[in-house]
Amino acid sequence: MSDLETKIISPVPGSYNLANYQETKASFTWEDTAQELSFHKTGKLNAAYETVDRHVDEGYGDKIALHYVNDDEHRTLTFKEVKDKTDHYARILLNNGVTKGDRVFIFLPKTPECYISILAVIKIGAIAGPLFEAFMEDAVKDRINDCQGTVLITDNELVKRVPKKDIPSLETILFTEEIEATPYDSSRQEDLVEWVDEDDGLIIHYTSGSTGKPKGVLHAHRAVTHHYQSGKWVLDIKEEDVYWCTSHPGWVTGSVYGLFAPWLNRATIVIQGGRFSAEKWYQLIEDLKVTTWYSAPTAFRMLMSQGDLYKSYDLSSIRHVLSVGEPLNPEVINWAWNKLGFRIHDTWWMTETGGHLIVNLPTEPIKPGSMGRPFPGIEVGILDAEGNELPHGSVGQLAIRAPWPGLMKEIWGNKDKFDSYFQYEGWYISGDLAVQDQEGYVFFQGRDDDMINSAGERIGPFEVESKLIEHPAVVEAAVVGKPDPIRGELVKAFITLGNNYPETKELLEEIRIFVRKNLSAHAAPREIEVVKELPKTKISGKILRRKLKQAEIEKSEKLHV
Ligand code: 6R9
Repeated sequence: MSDLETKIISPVPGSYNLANYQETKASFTWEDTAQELSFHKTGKLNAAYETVDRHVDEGYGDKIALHYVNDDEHRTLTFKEVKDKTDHYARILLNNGVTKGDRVFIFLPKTPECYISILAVIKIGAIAGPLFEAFMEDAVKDRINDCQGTVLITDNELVKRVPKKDIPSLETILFTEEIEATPYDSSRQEDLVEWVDEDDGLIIHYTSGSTGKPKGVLHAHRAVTHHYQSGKWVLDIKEEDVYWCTSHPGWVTGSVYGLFAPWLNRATIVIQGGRFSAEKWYQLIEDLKVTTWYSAPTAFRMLMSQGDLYKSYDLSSIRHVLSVGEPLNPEVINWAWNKLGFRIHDTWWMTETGGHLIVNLPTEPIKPGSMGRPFPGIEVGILDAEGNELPHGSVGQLAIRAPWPGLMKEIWGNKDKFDSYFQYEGWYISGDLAVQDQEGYVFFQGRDDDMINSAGERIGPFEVESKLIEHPAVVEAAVVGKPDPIRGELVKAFITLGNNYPETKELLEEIRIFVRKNLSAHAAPREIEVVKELPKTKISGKILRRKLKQAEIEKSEKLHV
């Protein structure tokens, strides 16, 4: 680690919401945060009220809450307009019989209606289940079935990927086109807020591990404490900020730091539709004068690969940039610092943790290659295989002293899985491996399991393997992450073929498209290699993904020497 010490990037002078990390860390408790939100007065809360309605009540109704940009379309909505639209959606949900605790899924592209639907569900005390817009039939079906969703909000386009007859619990499908066309009298000012307990269900995000189908990670309303405080200190949000998080609300980053945290802190958010394009992204920053930008290493690497393109845009509005989801290479940090003139602040957390845990604060030095230091109120442990804490400098399991407000409430219908995160007394085990230096900086060392991280998205090998073997030509399959300079990892499948299926380029392409069409584009293997047999353990006959992955890592290292 010693060579990294020399490359520290000092903080940019300025005025930040959290001025002194060490002092704050020494005295901070989460109860302090709760005092700033409305619920400490009554003990009851509602995350949708805290996120939007509160600002209208406090006199900020005319402030711009969002900019929506998609090609030539540009819309803005004020906090009052977002509140009214949320009420409208909430009224329709109530009219359709939705009650507290029901699971209502939202399958929409990144549009204001997606954000508004999530808030409407939450406002009436139901649990929001946002789905990533690129999901295909099986991905949609498995998630709604797992927690028996009863209502789905979607649109005329995405509904084509909802296999309604395979989802028995689904009673009602609501279309945003119809909701938008239904008149709503906002002067009625109904009080639609369902006041709930801190521990009541808020949002369910499905996420992948190394085994089984995706799991439903359920968060509670109390998580807003975490969202608010980390939005204030880590995103450093001020009211005048124009804040852009590039993630879709179907992923936890898109809901927690795309919706809750910035709006809890009353920022104006940017919602950008459409696919990644370096030109459009730079243009958006210039046009909307984005001040605060949260994205992922893959996006930064894609921008970096465009060379001097950044010189054609005015990026001077930017004052704070953050990254999450996968390892942020020191090269990328140095590129941004030397060429674009800003530091990229890496942050580490997970769907299960509900909010930032390890962060780079704007007032603190950055050590490129490190994910940062524990958020105030958070204690990190590096544990050995028996759950004992290891000294600084040793690689071990990255663990966090539990609980904290954002921590998941449960894994839907799977207590064993939930308990598996807490096998050592007092600790949450992340599944990541890490090392911590003397000053508390944490360095990511890889996953402790077979989970794949491609472009910052978690992909469970089991889900992809299960889909592959549904194809008639495929007998067995093993799926691993292959190192990739842009995407971090890409999904690579090893398969064995049935006797009647000779290996041809066309067949492999057909298999790839089969996964893409049924599961989702992001999980479809970018590479498929046909093998005679897959490596397996002698005793249980389990496929040894690790061996395949190790071979891929070695191959890629050879290419780089
Ligand atoms: C928020 C989010 C969580 C997994 C996590 C880790 C990886 C996240 C990272 C990082 C290196 C970072 N990860 N942040 N790896 N550096 N700054 O990404 O949640 O989709 O659940 O993924 O992503 O492996 O365990 P999620």
